[in-house]
Amino acid sequence: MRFSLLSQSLYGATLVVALPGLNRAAKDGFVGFERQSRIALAPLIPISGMDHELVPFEEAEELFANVPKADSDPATYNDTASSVESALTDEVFTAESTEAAASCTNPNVRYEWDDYSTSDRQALMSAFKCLMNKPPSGAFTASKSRWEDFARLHQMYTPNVHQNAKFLPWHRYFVWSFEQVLREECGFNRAFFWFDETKHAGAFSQSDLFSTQYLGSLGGSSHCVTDGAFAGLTLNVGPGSGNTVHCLSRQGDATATAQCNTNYVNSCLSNARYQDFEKCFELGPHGYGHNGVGGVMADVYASPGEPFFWFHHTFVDRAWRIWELADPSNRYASIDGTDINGNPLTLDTVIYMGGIRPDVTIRQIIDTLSGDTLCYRYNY
Ligand SMILES: [Cu+2]
Repeated sequence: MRFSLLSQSLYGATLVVALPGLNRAAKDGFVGFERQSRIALAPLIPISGMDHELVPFEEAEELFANVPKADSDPATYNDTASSVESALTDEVFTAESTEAAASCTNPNVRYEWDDYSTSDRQALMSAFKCLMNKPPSGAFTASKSRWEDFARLHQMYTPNVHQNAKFLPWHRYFVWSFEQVLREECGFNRAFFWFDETKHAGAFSQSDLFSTQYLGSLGGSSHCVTDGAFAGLTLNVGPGSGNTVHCLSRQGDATATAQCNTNYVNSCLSNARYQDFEKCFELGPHGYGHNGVGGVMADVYASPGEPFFWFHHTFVDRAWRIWELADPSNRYASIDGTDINGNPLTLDTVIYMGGIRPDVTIRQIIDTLSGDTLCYRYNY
């Protein structure tokens, strides 16, 4: 209830849609709003010209046909499941292991949405709302909430960390930094999460993630989100590299999310060199997941304003991890590809996080279980 109308108005959102619950409450005398509240949504601004560049699967197969391939079969790639029970688990998060420690004996497990308990799901929605209702740090132009600080940080670094090899390490550390802020500033104390897009390729809208209980529905026309936990959310960072008040919008496209399929993912995973895996995944399943949800999510610059961003980027990060695990002695020991200026990436290349978290080198985050900064894995 805290996030409903009152807190929405804090950051200028104005919701409404029919609010049956509200009317009922009003009748019972608990809420003093007008019976048929009509509060306008922030403007719907179509995202065009700033969406993700894409390479369809057939083209990717040609593009990467002659690059070195792995000996192992990507269909067998998985996170190491040895010590982790696969059942639903509440509160498996261990605070100890997020501390930068020299070892990582008790890693945090990121659970796939379908394996994530109802209580964890609800706690997560509340924690997201908490960040949306927290004031911005003040360090990020245009941001009107702590939540939007991340959209602004991402917007600032966009050219630096997209369409070059920095894409994966930067986003790994970005998601991790967001996780730490969610825990430290909003008391989130559950396991983290990811969304297996290969299970939902071509049918994202049918996952209960996109239901009124959670992120709201994923319709096919361009629309402001008016249901779910984030109905009426107003964004101030973006679209693109500018900043204009706009609503959280979506425009689901099943033909785009259809490209987030296992064949495409496995085809990327079969590339032996990091730079080929990275490029394939960024312009393939990653780009299609963004554009397939559409609206704010399609925006290369400001998409972290959309709550689904974090589900998508854990999916992307998990793909990198299972690619690494296929040949850990080599894939943790080196990196290749180049940054935006054409300089080769090395383990000493620095990943900047705009002061939200200390800058790190790729060496510190290349292995999510190293215990140097990171200590997490995925449930499969
Ligand atoms: Cu990004």
